Amino acid sequence: RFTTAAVLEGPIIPPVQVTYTQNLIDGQFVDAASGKTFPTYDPRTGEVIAHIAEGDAEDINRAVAAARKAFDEGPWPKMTPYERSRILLRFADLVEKHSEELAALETWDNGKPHEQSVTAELPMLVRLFHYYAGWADKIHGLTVPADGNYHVQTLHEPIGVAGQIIPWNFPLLMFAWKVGPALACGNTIVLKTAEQTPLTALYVAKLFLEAGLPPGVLNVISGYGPTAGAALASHMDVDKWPVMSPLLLQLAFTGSTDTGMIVQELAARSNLKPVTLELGGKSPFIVFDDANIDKAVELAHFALFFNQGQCCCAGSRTYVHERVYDEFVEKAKARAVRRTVGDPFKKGTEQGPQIDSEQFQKVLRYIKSGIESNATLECGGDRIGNKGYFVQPTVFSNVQDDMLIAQDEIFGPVQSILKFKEINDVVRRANATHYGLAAGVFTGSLETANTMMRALKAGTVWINCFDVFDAAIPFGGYKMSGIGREKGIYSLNNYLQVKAVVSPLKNPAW
Ligand code: TXE
Repeated sequence: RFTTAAVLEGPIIPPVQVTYTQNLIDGQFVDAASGKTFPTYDPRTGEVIAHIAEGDAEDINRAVAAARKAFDEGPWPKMTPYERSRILLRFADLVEKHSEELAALETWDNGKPHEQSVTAELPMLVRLFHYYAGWADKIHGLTVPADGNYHVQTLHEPIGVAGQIIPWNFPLLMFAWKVGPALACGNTIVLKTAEQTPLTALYVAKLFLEAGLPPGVLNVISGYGPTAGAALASHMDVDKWPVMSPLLLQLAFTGSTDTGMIVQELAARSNLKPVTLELGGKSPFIVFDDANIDKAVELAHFALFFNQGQCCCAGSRTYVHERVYDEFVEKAKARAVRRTVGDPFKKGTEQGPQIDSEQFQKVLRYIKSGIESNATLECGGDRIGNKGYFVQPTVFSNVQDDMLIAQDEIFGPVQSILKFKEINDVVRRANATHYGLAAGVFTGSLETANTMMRALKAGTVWINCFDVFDAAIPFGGYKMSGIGREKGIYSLNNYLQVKAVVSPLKNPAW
C-alpha cells in the first residue's frame, strides 16, 4: 500500500558533504570548551552523519561575551540601518547561491522531503530576509503630543544581546524567524540549535560572515537543551566586581510547552529577561457541510501530514459535520493510503521519516492509545520497514474529545476525525484545550466563516486554506501555545526597547 521501495533498498546518498561541525563564536569556528562532541543522526537509517562540537555553559558564556562585545564595541550598532539592510540582502543572495547544498543538508539531518526543502524552506528563508532587510531602515520612534509644556518623542533602540533557542522541525525557517528581526533591529545574537539538527544553521552562519556580518554579531552553539539551552535561558553574568549589567537581555524560544515553562522560569529567576515563546498546539480543522468536500479532504490531509506531522500548527483535530462525515472519512482514508512514504531524497516522496527514535516511539505510543481507546483505525497504525523512523500515514475516525489522541500534541502522521452537529457545539469543543495556536475553517458561507473567525481562540485562523505562511503574517499562540508573535511587523517589538524622551519647550504655542 505504501511506496516503501526506497526505504527498503537503502538510502540514496545525499548530494552534499558536512563542512561545519564546530561552534561559531566571535566569527571563528571552534571546538567545545570541554572538547566533547555529540552525534547527529540520519533519520532514514539511524546512522551517524557527523560528530558535532557539544556546547555547554562555558561555550554559552564565551558566545554571550562575544555578542556583548560586538554590541558595545563593534561596528554593527554604529552602521547605518541601510548598511545593515544590505548585509541581510547579501546574505539572502548567498543562500540562494548555495540553496542546493543547503536543501540537501536540511533533508539529510531532518528527514523532510528534498522537494519540500527546495520549493518551500529555502525560498521562504530568502523571502524572510528580504522582508526584514526592508524593515532595517524603517524602524523609528514617534513624536508624542503629550499634555504640558514639553516636547516628547520616543526612540526605538535595539535591546542588546538576544538569546534564541530553536527546534528541529524547521531548522532553517526557525533560524530565519529568530535571526531576521533581531538583526534588522540592530541586536547581536547567541543562537542554540536543536541537538537533532545542528547542520544547516552552522552553514548559513558561515554565509552571514561572507556577507559581511561583523564577528560576534551572530554566534551559533550546538548542544543539548538541559545544558547549553538552560545556560542560555538562565544567563546572568553579574558576578563580577564592579557589578556589570546583565549581558543577555532577551530570549526567544520555540519548542514544547513543557520546555517553554522551564525556559520562562529560568529567564525570570536569572535576570528577568523578557521571553517570547512559540509552543505546541492541537489545532482544530473544522469542515462544515456546505464546504467543498474534496478540497477540504485534501487540505485537511495537508494540514496534518505536512512535514511528517511535525508542525506546531498541524490541524490535528479534524472536526467534520455529521451530514458529510462518512463521505469525508472515506475520502480522507483513501488520500492517506495514497500518500507516498519513502526516502526523502527520492523524487515524488511526500513523507520521510520522523526526526528521531524518541519522536518515532512517541507517535507509535499515541497510535496504540488511539486503538485502545476504541477510536476506529481506518488505515496505517504501524511503522514502515525495520530501519529508520518511518511511520504509516494513520487515520482514526470516531474520535472523542476526551481521548488522549484528541488532547495531546502527537507531532506525527496521525489524523483524528471527530463528528459535530452544529456551530455552537464545535466552537465550544474547538476552544476546549489549553492550546491556541491555529485553526482551520472550511465552509461555503461567509457568515459561518466570519462567525468562526471571531469565535475561535487561536493566533491564526485559516479560512478555506491552511498553512499559508508569509514573512509579513504574524504567527504565535493564544493560551499555552505561547507568548508574543513572530514574523511581520509584530516581531520587531520583541527586539526593540522604547525610550521616551521628554524636554521642556520655551513657548508652548510652537
Ligand atoms: O522539544 P523541546 P523536543 C513539541 C512536540 C514534540 C515535543 C518534544 O510535541 O513531540 O515538543 O520535542 C531545547 N532549557 N515540539 O523534546 O525539549 C532543545 O535543545 C533550554 C513543538 O525536541 O522543547 C531544543 O533546542 N532549552 C515544537 C528546543 O529546546 C531546552 C517544535 C526544543 O526542544 C531545554 C519541537 C531546557 N531545559 C517540538 N530542554 C514547535 N512549537 O514547533 C530542551 N531545550
